[in-house]
Amino acid sequence: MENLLYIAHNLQNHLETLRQFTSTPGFGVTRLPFSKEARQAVDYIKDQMEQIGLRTWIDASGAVHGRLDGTEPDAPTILIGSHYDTVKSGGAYDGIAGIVSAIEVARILKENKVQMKYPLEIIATNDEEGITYGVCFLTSKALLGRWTITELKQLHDTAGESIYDAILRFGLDPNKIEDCKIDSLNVKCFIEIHIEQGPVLDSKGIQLGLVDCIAGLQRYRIQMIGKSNHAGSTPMDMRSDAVDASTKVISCISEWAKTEGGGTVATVGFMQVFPNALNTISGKTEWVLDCRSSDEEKIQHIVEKLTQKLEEVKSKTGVDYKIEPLVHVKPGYMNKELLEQLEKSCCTFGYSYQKIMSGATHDAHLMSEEVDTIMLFVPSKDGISHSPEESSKYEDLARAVYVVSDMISNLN
Ligand code: HGY
Ligand code: MN
Ligand code: MN
Repeated sequence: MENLLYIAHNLQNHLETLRQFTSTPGFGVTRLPFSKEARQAVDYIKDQMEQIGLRTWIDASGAVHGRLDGTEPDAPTILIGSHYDTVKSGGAYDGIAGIVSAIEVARILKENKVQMKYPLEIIATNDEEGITYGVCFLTSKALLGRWTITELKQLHDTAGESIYDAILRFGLDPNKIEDCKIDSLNVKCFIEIHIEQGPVLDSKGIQLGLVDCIAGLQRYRIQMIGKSNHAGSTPMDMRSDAVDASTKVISCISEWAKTEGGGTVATVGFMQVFPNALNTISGKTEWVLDCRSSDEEKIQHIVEKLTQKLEEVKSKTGVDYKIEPLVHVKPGYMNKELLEQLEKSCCTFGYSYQKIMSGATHDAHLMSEEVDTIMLFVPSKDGISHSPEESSKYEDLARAVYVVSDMISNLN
């Protein structure tokens, strides 16, 4: 196998090129689905795949596929990938590091002339984050055949463009979204290399994290409907202030999560105020509750408390509410046999590793509902992610490339 530094150097070149494809230069990486920056990343990824001899195509979800045929064309496919979209002012590693690592895995297998029985297919997925349209896993949902054309037309960004129209604008055909569906029975496994996005590995000096469980995730969009009015001339007992009512509810959420414990987390990261004028009492707010736990019941408790609190605030303030479920993914469990294989490969190279739960969700989370799936983490410096300060070591990513290449070679 090539020496580690050769792979680390390739990864550095990829990531230093890709991090430039951002709409917020100087303020982290922002690469939203179907944006100019997404187009630059798609073109780069496709070109790199073709340079190592993969057959490439782009599917209707905007995902880039690169395929290396095996010796048995009908053998089930090994899928490996992650996402090329980012959050706003995010880091240069979340998602994209898994794609370039997959490209380096394919390079190693090719350059070492590993005769692969199983075809290997890299998938650079689109809109895993879900911050533009409110629904995450755009590509992985398409791979599992879970989109309808109607839904693509109904979901839109804050400027009013639907996913359907964005796909058209990107030069793809949204009417072919159902063609993205994979035959889950003909998939050997789905593998995702990803940064930990948490403090565990870095704080303990451990090189690799073998994910055994991904926390369940539920997201709800809440609208609170009051009455816009003049901030100065409206007496306090005649107000129906949507922001005031929202704060009465949102300020309880952290305590609810702490009370549930067991790693349960909850936050409101997105909030819009209407009309959002400094001298006007707000008539409406729209915010999203993001709640996660490896124990679904704990999330349910929080959702029940939310509904009770909204009712209580409505009776006191007259501010009404609407709750709309956006995302509901149960806790995802990784494939035990593949984890054992991965563990063996870590031992082959003498890399330190530990089993780890993922608090963040990933394409692997949804894929694990239908195919044997594993995830391999590399440490995040100081556990920081979704931030311009996000960083990981290229050598750690190279170790993940080695381990996955070795595991895949042994799957033969
Ligand atoms: O939200 C998440 O956990 C991931 O970053 N999409
Ligand atoms: Mn992310
Ligand atoms: Mn990610």
